[in-house]
Amino acid sequence: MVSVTCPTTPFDGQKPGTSGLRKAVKVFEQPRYLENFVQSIFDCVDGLAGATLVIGGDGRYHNRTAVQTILRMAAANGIGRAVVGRGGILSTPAASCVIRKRGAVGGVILSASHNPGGPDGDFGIKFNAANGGPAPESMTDAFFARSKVIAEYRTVEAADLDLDTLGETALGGMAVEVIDPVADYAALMESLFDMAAIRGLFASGFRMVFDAMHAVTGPYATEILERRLGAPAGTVINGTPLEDFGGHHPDPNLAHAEELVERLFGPDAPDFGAASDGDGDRNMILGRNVFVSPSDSLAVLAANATHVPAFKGGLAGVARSMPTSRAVDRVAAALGISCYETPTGWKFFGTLLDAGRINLCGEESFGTGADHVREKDGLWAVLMWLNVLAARGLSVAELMAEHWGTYGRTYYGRHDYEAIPQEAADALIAELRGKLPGLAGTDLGGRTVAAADEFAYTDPVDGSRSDRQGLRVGFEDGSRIVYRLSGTGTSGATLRVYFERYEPVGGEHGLDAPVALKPLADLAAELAGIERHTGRTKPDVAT
Ligand code: VG1
Ligand code: CO
Repeated sequence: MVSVTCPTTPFDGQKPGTSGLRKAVKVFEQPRYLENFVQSIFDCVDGLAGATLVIGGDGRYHNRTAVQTILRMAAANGIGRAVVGRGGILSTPAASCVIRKRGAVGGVILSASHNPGGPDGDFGIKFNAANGGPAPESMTDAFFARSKVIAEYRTVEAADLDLDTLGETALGGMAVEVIDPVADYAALMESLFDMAAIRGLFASGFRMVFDAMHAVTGPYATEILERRLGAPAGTVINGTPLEDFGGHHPDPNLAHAEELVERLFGPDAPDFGAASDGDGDRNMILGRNVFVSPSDSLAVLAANATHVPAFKGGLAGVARSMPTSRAVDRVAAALGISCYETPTGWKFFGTLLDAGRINLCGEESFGTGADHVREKDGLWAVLMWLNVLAARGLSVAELMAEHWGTYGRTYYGRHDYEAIPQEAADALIAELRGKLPGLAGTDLGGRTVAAADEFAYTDPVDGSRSDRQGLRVGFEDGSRIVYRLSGTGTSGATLRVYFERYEPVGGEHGLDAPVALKPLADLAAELAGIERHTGRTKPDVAT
């Protein structure tokens, strides 16, 4: 097999964001664009020679082409063995699982997650390290630096491989092993949960709908929920992965998972509803007529963790991203365990998980996970909920009422303003940053500001520092507003505004979240001058 070195010149802007490099498919389809970034990764990762590399993606448009390109480049770069999911498919948590199980040097995951797919949608690529987790900033900074000076990439001249048949073939000196994308992951799930209890729950007539949103979790959910746990056929809806996710946003939230929300809030609603995103790492949890905010979900799972076999010895500690509500902090305080506050993005949980300081963590953006892999894990969160419901014998609504009755309720919401001009977003943030030092002690809309600052993080394990991770304004009554710019969008800038309001035990727990949060939302828009800077009078997405 002929190995070739191809000359290339750098592309601008190959800077990984919150979770890898995400761009429009059209950008990735440019000749050499993917090759440049992949070679930049290979040039920076130590220990590739002879090692195992995991490759897979969420199956969106361009996934198959990209996998073939990466395989040829991996062979030319001296990788010993490539482990690929059949059809080029691996959910993000399954990829993390396989990297760990196979002792791989890392993995290349192809996904733009919750971003729409198809020829006019988005594509993405990220590298996960040997611990199974997203490359830390020190690595992604190195990839970016390399991409700016890259002059050549290596590949082999070979035809496309058959990725649809399980088994092993050779590509030059590299072994290529096509694996069942579900098997390792399903086995891991069985080792963590009380499968018999969940099976019993379904056998008792408990009804569930899982919306795979035509994305990668369809085959995983069908195997685990319907085949192994005995949920009736049809429990999984939209279970066939499509390259364009059926034209929808594969984003499991109240705005985008409409069909599921209608079922759970409609007549004869099932007991439990859940959904996951494009690459299977996000989750949304619903009960009959109840939506569980992701921040609350994390808190409830922390409070009930010991009912699940994997955590029967108790939790070591928990963590949440900064904009995630402080509901879990209250549980951690009651349990007497540490609670860490990290910047947005799963990569920041890695060191804490590796060091054993935490074993449960989450983000407000429908991400929940634990120490079984190093990614957030949508289906894991669903199984964790099912295990807790089975063990406790309560409905979702009863469990939430109990939780709020014990810890108080934290109302939570987020407004996204998408595709605003980058300059307008930067000006808004710069102006607000300037205002923060003068805010403490002042009265805003009847609330007194307790503290206002820009979040910076020093990793307690490796000491690495991350500045400018969001602006936050906290009030004396326990409410809070947070502002930050998205690091996953692909057109212009996306402004995210997060609100929370705390109602203590005995307070008003029965309001609809948007109603409870309206005054804070209005205040947030005014304080940042959102309309003045962007011309927008309302958000594109409210979750
Ligand atoms: C968003 C979320 C963040 C999440 C990230 C990746 O990032 O806010 O919490 O970790 O997406 O999720 P941003 O920078 O756009 O706010 V996934 O499921 O898209 O990999
Ligand atoms: Co995702």
